[in-house]
Amino acid sequence: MIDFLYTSAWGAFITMLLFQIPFLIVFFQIVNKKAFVDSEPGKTEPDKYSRTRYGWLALVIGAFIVVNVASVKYMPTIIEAKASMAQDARDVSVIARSWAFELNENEFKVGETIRFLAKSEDTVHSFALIHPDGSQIFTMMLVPGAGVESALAHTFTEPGEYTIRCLEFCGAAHHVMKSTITVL
Ligand SMILES: [Cu+2]
Repeated sequence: MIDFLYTSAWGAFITMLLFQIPFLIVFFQIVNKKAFVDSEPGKTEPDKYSRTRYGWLALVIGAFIVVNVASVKYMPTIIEAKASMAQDARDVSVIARSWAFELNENEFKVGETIRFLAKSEDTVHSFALIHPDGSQIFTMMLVPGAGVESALAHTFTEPGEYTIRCLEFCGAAHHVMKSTITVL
């Protein structure tokens, strides 16, 4: 059960819902009380409107669920998390320390799925992979002493020079903490 919550997209979605449900219950209770118990100052007859209200409510909840369920698999983090469990991924180890990255490999081929296993040796850093066009592909936080490496995988579909940057402020030379990856 715990594995399911941690490792699958649906687990993440269910966890999010569990955190939201208490707030939703309180919210709807307040709405309900406002509408049906305390009808001041409009003095409208609540019965007349209840059908429309519940109809709307059902529509909104329905739309919320449909949109969330339909979009969950397109979330970048979910896509990367799935890729990081891919069987055919090649593992590359990354050590982050103030203020440099040490990769055991930094030349890959187009089409390769690389699983980056990264850890920090001193303070909190991050490992951000940046596309040659400047857009960020992902970032993951590296906490020293975490015990396990942070892992994310990416399938390189375009050749070029990719940049790795630290996106967690980690001291005086944080801005120069970067490295490059070449994809052929
Ligand atoms: Cu930094």
